[in-house]
Amino acid sequence: MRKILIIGATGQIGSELSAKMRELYGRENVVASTVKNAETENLQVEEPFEFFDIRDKKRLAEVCDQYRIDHIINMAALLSATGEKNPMLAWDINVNGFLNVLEVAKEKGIKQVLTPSSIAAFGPETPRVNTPQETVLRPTTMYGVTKVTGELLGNYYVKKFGVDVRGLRYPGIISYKTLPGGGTTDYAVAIYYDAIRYKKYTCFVREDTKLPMMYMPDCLKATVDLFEADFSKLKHHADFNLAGMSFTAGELAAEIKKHIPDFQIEYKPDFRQAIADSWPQSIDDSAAREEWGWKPSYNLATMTEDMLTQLEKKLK
Ligand code: AKB
Repeated sequence: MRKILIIGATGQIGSELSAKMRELYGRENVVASTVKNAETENLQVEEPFEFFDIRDKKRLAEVCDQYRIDHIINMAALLSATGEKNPMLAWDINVNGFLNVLEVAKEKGIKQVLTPSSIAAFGPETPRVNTPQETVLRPTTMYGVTKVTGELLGNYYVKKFGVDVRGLRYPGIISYKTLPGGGTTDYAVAIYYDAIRYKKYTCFVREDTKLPMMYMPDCLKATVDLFEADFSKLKHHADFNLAGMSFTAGELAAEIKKHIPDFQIEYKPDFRQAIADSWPQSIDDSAAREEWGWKPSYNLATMTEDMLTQLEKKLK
């Protein structure tokens, strides 16, 4: 049985991915971990669980030894908006932290490392519609710079050291269990909460802002499918384009209005508008479809119906 370490296991994706992996591979075989800070220290965690900082290579190596880890999933990252406020910290966690994972994987013969990239790897010079797998990678955010660096490092460790590194360029992820924190696509989650709580939302990007997005069940499926994929069939490694759906902030509000007719939205773009404007509107994920059979299930209508149903229950 695989022994899996999930780093960043209390974040938006990490928390749901940990639960999914424990369901699939057995609770005792999935060690969840996060950094100890004001946000995480009082969290109720389910064992096996370890608190450590991804930048502490020694502790990371000890945890791998202690649990005989052979697969590492790295979900620790500072996202785009927070990264712009603290670029050095974003570099330290996203690049130096990830490099620790790669080095420990190389030194200990870890069988697989899975780590996310993002649509933030693209920049204003990238074709914005149906963005190809192979294209210009010149991001203008520190988060994007760290994601491109992570992709290059991942691919380098595959080629140079034979470490099996896999990665996905996640679009904005929409979910109802754990809130996202510090991303540009966070409006696409917050809008649902505010629609239910207050019947109105102030959106920090313009109405015509169109970005690639994905509902959490598809994100989990993509991650597990890539985790399970046959290495010999992969031509790409740390940088798979991944698409679910694309919509503007206005289209999202209109979809919510179908369920909550008196929902009101106003638009007050802030510094995150420039980040959103530097990213693609839609993604060509044919490499993921061909190499490991990726296919999303949700669209804007089915996601909105489920989000509102789930949040109605959660916020009651
Ligand atoms: C962000 O907005 O920073 C993230 C991402 C697209 O990687 N959700």
